[in-house]
Amino acid sequence: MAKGKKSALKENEGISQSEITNAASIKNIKKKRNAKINPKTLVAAILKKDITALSRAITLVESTNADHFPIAHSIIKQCLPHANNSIRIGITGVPGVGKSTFIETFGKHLTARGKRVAVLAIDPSSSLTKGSILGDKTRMDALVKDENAYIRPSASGKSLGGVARKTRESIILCEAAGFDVIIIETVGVGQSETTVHSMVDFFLLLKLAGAGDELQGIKRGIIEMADTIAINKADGDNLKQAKIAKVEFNRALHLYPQKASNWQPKVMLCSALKNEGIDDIWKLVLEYIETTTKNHYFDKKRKEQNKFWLIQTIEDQLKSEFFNRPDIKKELATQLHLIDNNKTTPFAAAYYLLNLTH
Ligand SMILES: Nc1nc2c(ncn2[C@@H]2O[C@H](COP(=O)(O)OP(=O)(O)OP(=O)(O)O)[C@@H](O)[C@H]2O)c(=O)[nH]1
Ligand SMILES: [Mg+2]
Repeated sequence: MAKGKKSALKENEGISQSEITNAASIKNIKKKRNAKINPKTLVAAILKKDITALSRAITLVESTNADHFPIAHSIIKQCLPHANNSIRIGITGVPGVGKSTFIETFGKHLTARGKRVAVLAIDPSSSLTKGSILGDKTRMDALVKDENAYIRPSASGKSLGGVARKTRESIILCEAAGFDVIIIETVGVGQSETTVHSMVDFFLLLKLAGAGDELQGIKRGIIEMADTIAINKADGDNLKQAKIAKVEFNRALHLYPQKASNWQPKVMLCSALKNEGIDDIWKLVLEYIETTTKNHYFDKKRKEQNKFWLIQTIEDQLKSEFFNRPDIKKELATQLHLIDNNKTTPFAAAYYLLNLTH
């Protein structure tokens, strides 16, 4: 503010400030708010489908403040017995394939059938492009306003592992809050699909026809993970090409070995924009759930995922404890410097650093 100009916000000396603007009272309010976090009350509210409580719990789970860890832990633990009762669907695809549009249409389709839908996102680039998912939130206009839907932007984190762990815990919270379908969205880059695949029951890959897409961007691993491939934007002039792509994908899929789920992945056509083929995809999800429940693969997969996450959590925890130690931080810098100067080997340096913790 220009010098000499009086701020309307600043009150005259001698006149007591209102309770809300008074610094001491702000501190007090903050303190009260923090003290008020009672896991039991919060969990009770979550179980009553209170979305504010759910959001608050997710924020605690996402928090990197060590003071919040025990509270977050306690909330998750209390929610666990109420979790597991949802269909978890992973959706992936390259930028622009229509994930947000698809989730909007698919989500509305489900809420119209009385389902409660939660959308979580794993965005490995979120720390770089902050707000991209928030932008998405406005793109999912109708779903955002739907009282049976809950859209949560992803935590922006440094490591994909960290963000993913939090997403997994958020799934538990959403299930405790009574959501029937949890959609985990990720953009098809890097390792994020593998991560999402390890926390969902059904994995849907969105693709585009034409533009050489069926030859270019196919990462073999992703196709192998997919329980269904949906060729989106199968509308207008694109329909013909989409139909050709469907035949090609179907042929390609038959070259893959039979899945442990005994489920033969399907290729579907859809238009998220025109709401075409969406119901068929939902029916397919239900068919998948029925088939894999009957052959016990559904439970087996969830157990395998839990075991995987147990190991993953330990690895994450050990790593972060190790790298956050002040002595390691200091010595690591020294060892890196020595490597720069060819004075040690990576193995000798690692051995030395690891030994510091014993
Ligand atoms: N014609 C047509 N256009 C679509 C369809 N689905 C999405 N689009 C358009 O494609 C563009 C990208 O859609 P988004 O839903 O934002 O795609 P996205 O995969 O979420 O993209 P990122 O968030 O950038 O990864 C938008 O302009 C949509 O309107 C569809 O079924 N048909
Ligand atoms: Mg999007």
